[in-house]
Amino acid sequence: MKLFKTGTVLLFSLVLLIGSSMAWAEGNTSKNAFLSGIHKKNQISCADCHGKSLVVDDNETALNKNCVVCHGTFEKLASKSKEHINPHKSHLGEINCTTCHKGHAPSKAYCNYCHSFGMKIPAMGSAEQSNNKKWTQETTQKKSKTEKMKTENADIVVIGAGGAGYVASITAHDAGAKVILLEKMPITGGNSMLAAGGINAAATQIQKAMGIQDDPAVMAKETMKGGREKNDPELVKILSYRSSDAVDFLISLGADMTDLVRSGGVHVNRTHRPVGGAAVGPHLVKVYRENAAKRKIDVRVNSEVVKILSDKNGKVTGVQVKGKHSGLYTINAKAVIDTAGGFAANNDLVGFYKPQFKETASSNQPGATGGGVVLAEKVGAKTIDMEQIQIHPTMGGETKVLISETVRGSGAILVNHAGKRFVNELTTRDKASAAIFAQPDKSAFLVLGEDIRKSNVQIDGYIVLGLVEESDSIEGLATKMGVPATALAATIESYNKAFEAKNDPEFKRQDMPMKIAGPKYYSIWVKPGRHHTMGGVKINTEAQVLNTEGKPVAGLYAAGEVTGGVHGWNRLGGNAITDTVVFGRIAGANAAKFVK
Ligand code: MEZ
Repeated sequence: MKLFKTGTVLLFSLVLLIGSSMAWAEGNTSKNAFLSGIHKKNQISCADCHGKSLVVDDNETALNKNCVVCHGTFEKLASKSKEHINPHKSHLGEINCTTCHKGHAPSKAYCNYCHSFGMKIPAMGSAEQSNNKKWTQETTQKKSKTEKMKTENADIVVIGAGGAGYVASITAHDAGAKVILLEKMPITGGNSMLAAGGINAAATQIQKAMGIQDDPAVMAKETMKGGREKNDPELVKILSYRSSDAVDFLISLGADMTDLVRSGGVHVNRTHRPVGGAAVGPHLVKVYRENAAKRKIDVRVNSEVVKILSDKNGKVTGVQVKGKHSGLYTINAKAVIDTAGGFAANNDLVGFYKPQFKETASSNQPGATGGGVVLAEKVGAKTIDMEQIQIHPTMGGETKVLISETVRGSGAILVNHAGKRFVNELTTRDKASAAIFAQPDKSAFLVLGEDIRKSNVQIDGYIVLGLVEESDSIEGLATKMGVPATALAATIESYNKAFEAKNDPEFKRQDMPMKIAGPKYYSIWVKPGRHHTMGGVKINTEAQVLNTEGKPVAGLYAAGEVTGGVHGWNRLGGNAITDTVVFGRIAGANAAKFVK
């Protein structure tokens, strides 16, 4: 299978701007090959990039501003690209230029941490340097032993600027608290940025307008059933009964949640997403970034919390931060909210808890390494369900690209290498993954027709990424997939009959929104991969972190994937965003109350 058509995508726009003096520096690590050297040759001074003071803050504010002044906005750069994978127009949104382009070190396309585009970038250094897939915190500042550590003050520090972190920060800010939101990665968004599906919520205004009857009690029941009844029922109740408010909150921030789809293990269309089936994560993160900026919330990237500080009574008193440029410093805070995410990107930790999953691909962003769990444990937090690691059934072939459950929700079927269905496509993820693992080659294909493709804009994205085979006939598609054509034709015919009869006798699939019909037929080769860590720090319904005796750690709150208990042993698709919004809001509101 041809995975990526664009093995050598060039960043055309920047190359054009930098001009003929730009040397491709692959294999060349000399100082002159870095962007600083190239700029110098073009008579661009240090101050032109760094600003007069030459001081670089952890957000690299002046540098990024000056990059845009000279080279243009993302929009302008994107419009110059001739390549169909356009790095200046990605789901990461408008991130800092310095995320990829480095002045004094080899530049590196951030996309390469997750994708296998082999994307090249000006001044990228040696192939080895630029292909190193592991993300490591860069620091430029070394403090001498005698140098005094800088100290700042805030009401609340939030650790991790993914969905839960942004929601907690915005909520706490709106309740009157001075908030600092810290992110160890060079960009904000966390795993929420990658969320493809949507947010589950019951009895929302959107469902009502579409005539869909739903009930938070049923959402709670299905969440418990999906979690194998191992979830904390009190947390599930909060998740479900506050889910509709969570959607209203997102709409109040400016989010579009007008489309609905069904996720696995659920009896009704409950997964809310932007119009046309667009991925929910990039949209929400854009909305969060805009809302944080509007409120002037202090958001710092390249800022890793290395320690949560507490007094002799165990009350949390702040954090110690390692800034990329500022080095180690302390923020005194009356409360800390831990929203640092899960650990599905951490091979070693996954291998420790579930050795059989160690080498499976992960759909997570490279910062999902579990640091927030470790930080909280060190101030007494109890952890639960750490060995419960979710395998998502459909990642694109050998890639780290998640093929959203909404593709099945939109009507796609799963077939094996014999061209036959083998599972109810909308069962829970643990069961669907186990069914795929039981197939020869431990992989399968999603198969869909033209109407299904049109109903879910994300499929066009998978086409751009080269993950989709297409043909004008079922026979042609079968040949491309390498499965028997007669078997695939019989499978599609039998599924379409089940669709007409609204009855799937073989696999009992309840929701069959569209049949599989031409003019074009499509398939995506899929394999299961690590997606979510259900375990983490234990919290109560007030989002307070609990210690090993079941008592709150004073001043410490947590929300999102860093916590355990909400999803039991198997999370339902669409419930992660609900978790980040519902408990992010609770953590933000309660921390703000606490600091008053
Ligand atoms: O909640 C999720 O993880 C989700 C809906 C993912 C997806 O398949 O799109």
